[in-house]
Amino acid sequence: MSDKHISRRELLAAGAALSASRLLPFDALGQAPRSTAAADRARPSPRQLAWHRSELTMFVHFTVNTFTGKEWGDGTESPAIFRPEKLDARQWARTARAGGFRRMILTAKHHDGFCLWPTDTTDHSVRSSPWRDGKGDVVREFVDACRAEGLGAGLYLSPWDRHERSYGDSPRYNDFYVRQLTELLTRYGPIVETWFDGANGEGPNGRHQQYDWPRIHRTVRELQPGAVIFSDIGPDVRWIGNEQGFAPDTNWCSVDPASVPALGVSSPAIVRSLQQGDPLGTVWRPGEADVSIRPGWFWRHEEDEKVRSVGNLVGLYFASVGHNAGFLLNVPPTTDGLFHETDVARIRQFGERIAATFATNLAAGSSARASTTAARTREAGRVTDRDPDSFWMPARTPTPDAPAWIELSLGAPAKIDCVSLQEAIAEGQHVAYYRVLGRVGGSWRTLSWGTTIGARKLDRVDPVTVDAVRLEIPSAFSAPRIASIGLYAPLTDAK
Ligand code: FUL
Repeated sequence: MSDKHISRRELLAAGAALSASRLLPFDALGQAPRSTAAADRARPSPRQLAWHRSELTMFVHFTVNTFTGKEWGDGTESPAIFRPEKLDARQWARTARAGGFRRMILTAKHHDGFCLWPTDTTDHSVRSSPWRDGKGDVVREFVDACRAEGLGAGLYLSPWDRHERSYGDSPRYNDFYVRQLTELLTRYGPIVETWFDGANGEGPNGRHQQYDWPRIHRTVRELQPGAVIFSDIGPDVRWIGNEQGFAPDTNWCSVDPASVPALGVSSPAIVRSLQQGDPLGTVWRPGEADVSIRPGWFWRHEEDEKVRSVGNLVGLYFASVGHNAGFLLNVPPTTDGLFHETDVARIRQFGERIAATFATNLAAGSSARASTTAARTREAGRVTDRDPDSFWMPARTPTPDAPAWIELSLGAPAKIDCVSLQEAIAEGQHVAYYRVLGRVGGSWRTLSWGTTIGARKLDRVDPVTVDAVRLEIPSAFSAPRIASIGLYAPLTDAK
């Protein structure tokens, strides 16, 4: 989204610098990070916590572009071209559910300005289209389908509007935009996420618009207090700094609001702050990694052979959800108004693969012991009790000289190739560096190591047979709270 503000070359340079500089857990003198009082650390709001627990959200890009083959419509498209004769939002929602997605977000309006609901703010909407004789409402069918399939419904309302004449005439367009937002947030029941992209180009009169973000955010808070607000820079969910669907290894949910200014994404330094977050950041703003299942955001026949493979999607899951971010995967409906059969099959197989991978936690039933325990309610066994809010907590903030550790004895040797770690993020994010060791034939071997954990860290390891596993934490910003440790068998070995 931000390639409108900074060039792709700059973005790539920022990405390269990032991978070269991986935020180190110790400073040049080998000191652990400054520990901070647990009470001072940023924590999620209930709406953010619910967002974290959803993990997977499906994006649905659909508008006149679907019929013109463009990525960005210019606002001159005739509503007459919008004719999705077989539109069935239930098919979208069923697909999402089968893939393990818990939320869906629809482009109620993209940059071309065409509204998928019968708005009272403009004629440029489904009401002027031949679809369902001008009586249709895609947003209504979408939210109804989400509810029928038990999914949360979210909406994307592009601030950039290349059709609306008041765009660029700032106060007038802000009124228009807030009226549109109000319709969407009052007519369709509970909305779980509002998605504001960062594009801010010229309108039909050649002028740029100053968006009134405080008013826009206030409108969401007043009308849908349970909805998280996504934009490049938050305030509830931040962009992860790329549109390739992955988060970096080091990913803090907290950010420093000063390094991510309200003005949006304007430099590689800001992109970098979005990618990694900031361990000492005062506000909780987790990252969301968006990407399309096809090369484009909108459906095109020419891309029917270019749908991501199941292996690629699973890799993105590990690199987004498994790197402490949300995964927002776009699946664009065709001109019929249905997901293409190839996309449907990929999503189903993706869901099956993820479900099979995590079906059996080989750590369940293990016996646990730890370096220290802060209290009886924080004992080691909490990491396998399946309650995301209960956790093991050592008595002190660990240091490289006195790491905190927790050890799980499996009872019998088991072959694993995946380790899942989770912090109890309702209490904030604390771990800055960890190591996972496995006992192989009586001796300990490092299986994986990393920096942040957060909501979830997934490490693939070379297949290995272990009879005990130890998580060692030499560096954290205060005493860590470990909610869960999961150990999983290679799929071919799973039952
Ligand atoms: C960007 C838009 O310009 C793209 O078309 C797409 O909607 C993407 C998710 O966000 O800002």
